[in-house]
Amino acid sequence: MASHAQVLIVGAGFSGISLGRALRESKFTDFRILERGSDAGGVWRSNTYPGCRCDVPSHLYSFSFAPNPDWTSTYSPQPEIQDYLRRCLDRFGLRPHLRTAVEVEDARWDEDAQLWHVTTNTGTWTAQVLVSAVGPLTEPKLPDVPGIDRFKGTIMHSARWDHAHDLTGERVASIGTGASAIQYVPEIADRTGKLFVFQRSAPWITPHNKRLITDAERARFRARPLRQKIERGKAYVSKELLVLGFAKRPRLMGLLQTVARKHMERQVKDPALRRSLTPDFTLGCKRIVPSNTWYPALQKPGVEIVPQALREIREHSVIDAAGVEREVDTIIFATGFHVTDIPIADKIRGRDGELLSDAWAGSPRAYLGVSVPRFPNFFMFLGPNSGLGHSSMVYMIEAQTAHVKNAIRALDVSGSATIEVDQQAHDRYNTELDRKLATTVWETGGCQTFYRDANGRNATLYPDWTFTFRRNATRWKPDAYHLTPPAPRSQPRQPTTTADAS
Ligand code: N01
Repeated sequence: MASHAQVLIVGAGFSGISLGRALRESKFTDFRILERGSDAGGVWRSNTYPGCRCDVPSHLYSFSFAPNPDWTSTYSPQPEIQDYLRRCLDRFGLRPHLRTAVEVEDARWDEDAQLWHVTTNTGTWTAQVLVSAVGPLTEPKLPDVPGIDRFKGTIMHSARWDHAHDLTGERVASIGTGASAIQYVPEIADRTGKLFVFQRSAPWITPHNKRLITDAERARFRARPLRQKIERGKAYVSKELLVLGFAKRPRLMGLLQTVARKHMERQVKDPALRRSLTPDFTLGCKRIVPSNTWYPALQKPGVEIVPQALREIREHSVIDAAGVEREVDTIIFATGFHVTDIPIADKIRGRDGELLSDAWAGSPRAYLGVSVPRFPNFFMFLGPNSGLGHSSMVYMIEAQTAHVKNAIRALDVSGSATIEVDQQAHDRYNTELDRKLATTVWETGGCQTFYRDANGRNATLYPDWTFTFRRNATRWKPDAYHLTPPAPRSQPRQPTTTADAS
């Protein structure tokens, strides 16, 4: 017999916790959070690579309703963020709602019963509302290069770091130069015997203003919470100003590009090395990564930048795009995630059994990154075009939380069986997104990124001020959704299910 919850949330990262807290706050308690991992934390539980920390300021990268005066650094290290999320889980009374080590395998909308049927590795569930809070940076992506299965040494992905594996003295190939590699390469460069850093395209690196927060500052934040609010506000505004360059006037990116270029000139004296580290696209087209240790790490003895893509893997070696073979003991893939081809879309079936990934046909779209026509009573967090490359995703999550809470409330208060986004509202929203995307630096900057979907559309980023997004997401527009009463035949609440008493 299936267990039942009125709302089933998949994922216990920032999004799942945010929605859980919002539901409890509105005295709604019939929900469960299914988490495939052993604990809450989401990406901050699974990414434990050396040097992992958030490159968005700590005071901004946290819930507005749960400021943490105890951050030890202006940019928080991963263990502190995970710890923060665990504390939020407890503080908001969500632990009893959490089911860990439960992985969703399949979810299908049952038109007759007007319920979601959810199959997991530990049993089945029914739910009136299903919420995917799995996020876009969940499933590690390996490059499609031949020979990956033949390699006899150790392979790991940055998001699945094997801490039991000692890199000391080893010959290591590190593949990729995105935000993850830029954080861990400097941390391992002194340990490895030889470190080959494969760089398919050079990233823009800006100076990092990270510093420790002193005990006295922390005491002041505790004593005067307003001080921390002000810090948060300052961080928000400074990040938001980047939208001017990203989305409004891409030429403005030239100013920051000059800062990045000077940073490289200060840190890299060899002109030939500088040439190979200089990006060939406009800054901002890919995520801008701050680091004071990346360039110095690349110049350490034993570290070699390979300005090539990885082309092939053999039993004991890697081959670059120029055909040069290098023997290695370990390969570390910092090659990112399945973002626009997010695997959960292959598990969710809406009306007429249609898979979400089929409905998207390679180009994910949603209303406010949250809801999709023909997927009634289904919502997601950080879905299409609600991502950011410059500021706090927690800000977007809070806006989407308000939206999903309003939708659940509308369903509940009206006694309706289903809520579904209006096709026209969805289409209008996406037409407007496309119009705004067309002139962004992500389109004009001359780069290839994981932001693009299989059809080449940027399906990842939000192309406007984040406060605009928040305004749209938090103001409930009833016309954007259809509510339908229970079908006469149906017994929507819990026809063949039991409440989950565990
Ligand atoms: O991954 P990426 P990431 N041969 O997708 C390269 C978040 N994040 O894990 O640039 C050689 O950015 C690929 O090359 P190219 C953040 O949202 C946040 O670093 O495509 N290289 C690229 O360099 C970020 O955007 C924080 O030419 C190959 C790299 O792999 C997202 O996670 C910290 C290759 C992939 O970079 C992902 O970042 C860390 C090949 N065959 C991450 N195939 C914060 O601090 C691919 N590449 C908040």
